[in-house]
Amino acid sequence: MTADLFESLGATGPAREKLAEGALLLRGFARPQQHELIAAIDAITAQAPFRHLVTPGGYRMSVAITNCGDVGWVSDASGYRYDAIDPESGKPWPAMPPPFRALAEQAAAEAGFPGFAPDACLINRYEPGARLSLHQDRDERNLGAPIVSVSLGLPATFLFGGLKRSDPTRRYRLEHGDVVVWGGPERLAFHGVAPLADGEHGLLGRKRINLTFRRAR
Ligand code: MD6
Ligand code: FE
Repeated sequence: MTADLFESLGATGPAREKLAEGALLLRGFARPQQHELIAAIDAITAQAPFRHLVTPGGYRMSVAITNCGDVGWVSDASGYRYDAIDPESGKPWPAMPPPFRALAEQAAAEAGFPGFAPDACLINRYEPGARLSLHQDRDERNLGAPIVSVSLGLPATFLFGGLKRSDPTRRYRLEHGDVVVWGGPERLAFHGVAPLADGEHGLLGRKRINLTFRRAR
């Protein structure tokens, strides 16, 4: 109990950290649900396995992805979009598990966005060396809703920039159980993830999993 309490405060900073006007880091917020979340991820990926997408520019992404919810984020030669059907299986994406939805809603409310009702959850898997180059999340129809991002497994360095690609970036270490809620003025800020350092996580082994909850439609 005491150990958990100290762990939730984190070795790297205070329990809450404001990254920008509309972006709040809640350290350890998802830890109490870690086992439930990992079991749900296993169930989802049994139906909709992780895959490496190809960008419209023809590059294979180093991050492997899958989705759950009413719609999933997909990428192919025609561009990026949300689609109700998993193109690999031809079937709808697995439903969003109730504990996922509850966590996203609670984290958003905690950060000042009550009533968040995500309809999409993108699940990213990073293995050592995998990275996500600077991008904006702008394929959602509803840019008024926040994004809730949950980090599990190995720690990562999150890069957070400005509204222009060329703006300087700051770096934040995201650890197992950390949640970032992101909305408002910085909703279209450029961001990315530095190449994942190798390591071994007690529950997830040599990987990091990130869940990002969105209101896409
Ligand atoms: C990741 N996250 O942490 C990638 N996007 O693996 C994102 O790209 C992201 O964490 C928008 C808002 C929060 C995020
Ligand atoms: Fe993103």
